Amino acid sequence: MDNENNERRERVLSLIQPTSVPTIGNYLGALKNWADMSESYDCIFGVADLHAITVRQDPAKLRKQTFEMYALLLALGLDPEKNIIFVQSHVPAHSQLAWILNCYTQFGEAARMTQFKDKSAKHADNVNVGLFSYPTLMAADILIYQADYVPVGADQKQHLELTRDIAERFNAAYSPTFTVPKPYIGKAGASIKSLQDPTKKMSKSDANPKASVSMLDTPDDIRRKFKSAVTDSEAVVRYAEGKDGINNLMTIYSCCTGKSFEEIEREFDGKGYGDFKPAVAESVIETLKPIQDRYNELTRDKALLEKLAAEGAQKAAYVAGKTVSKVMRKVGFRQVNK
Ligand code: ATP
Ligand code: LTN
Repeated sequence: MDNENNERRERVLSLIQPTSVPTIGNYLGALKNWADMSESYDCIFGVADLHAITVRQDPAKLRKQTFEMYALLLALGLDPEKNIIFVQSHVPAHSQLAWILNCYTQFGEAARMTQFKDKSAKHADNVNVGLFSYPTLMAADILIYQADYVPVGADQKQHLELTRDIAERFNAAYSPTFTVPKPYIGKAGASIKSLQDPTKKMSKSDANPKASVSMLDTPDDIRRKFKSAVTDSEAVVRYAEGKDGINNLMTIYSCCTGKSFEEIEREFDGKGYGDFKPAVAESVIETLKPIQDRYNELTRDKALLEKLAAEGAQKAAYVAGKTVSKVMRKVGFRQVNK
């Protein structure tokens, strides 16, 4: 992973849960930044299947979705030769470090996480301990690779702050062990909202299919979903407080076309939502098309994807193993006497 001069390039790491096909929220908030960063950084990207089981999953579906998510990461244009692309459960060291970090995280800190509160309310029949310790596993994912930057959507900021606190605490208790990671939260698409309730974030596990646009939706689906997107009665395309639906559509359009909000307001001056909504849909269709084409090609070669995932796991395990050995030594575990 080091370059020819043996200088370490800054390292970027992020994971995504294989809970469903990712939405344009996941894409604009996180995955797009992964693809943009993959050229200039040393990158490690993964499919967070361990995190996915904090909510009940159908095993066959989880297996399928993990495979599809892996293919989709490659379809973004991430190069498995230059970067490490792997499946989290293939690298057992994540779970090992997560246990240790649990013992360096206070109950009160984990209880403050808003995602825990939201997900416990949503899945009141299954508030499991894994859901509670979700952020320490996420901290392990990050710290085990000594990541400098973590590109995520705004909803993950609190988890990253906790990760930084855990890293600093451990480093202070022993000696510098972990790189303290910085969040990389792109401004524009950091929080894409639901098309049906623009006060809520777009989520891939939303039960209402009209609320989100998946990265693999057909052009017709995309047109239909934007047509039924919730807006307001003002019928003016402008970014303003209280216009959550239009603000969200403007954000999506801006991310897909590169146009600023002022340019968009000028473009649709004197026009209504009947012109604006189809334009947003077309910009999304065009953005997703090359990814969908590559995805369809990649999923035809199952053996290749399996081989790449195995290689990714091997490379990831090598880097992760070095950190875990160091941590185990520092906390006072005896080594196996061979
Ligand atoms: P789930 O609904 O299963 O909880 P999710 O849609 O929230 O899933 P994750 O796998 O938890 O997706 O997140 C993957 C990445 O996408 C994370 O970096 C997260 O911050 C980002 N992300 C998720 N939702 C949005 C959104 N609405 N806008 C911007 N970024 C998002
Ligand atoms: N919790 C994240 C997914 C995730 C992650 C990570 C993101 C798991 N491990 C490590 C960044 C770094 C989410 O997006 N909901």
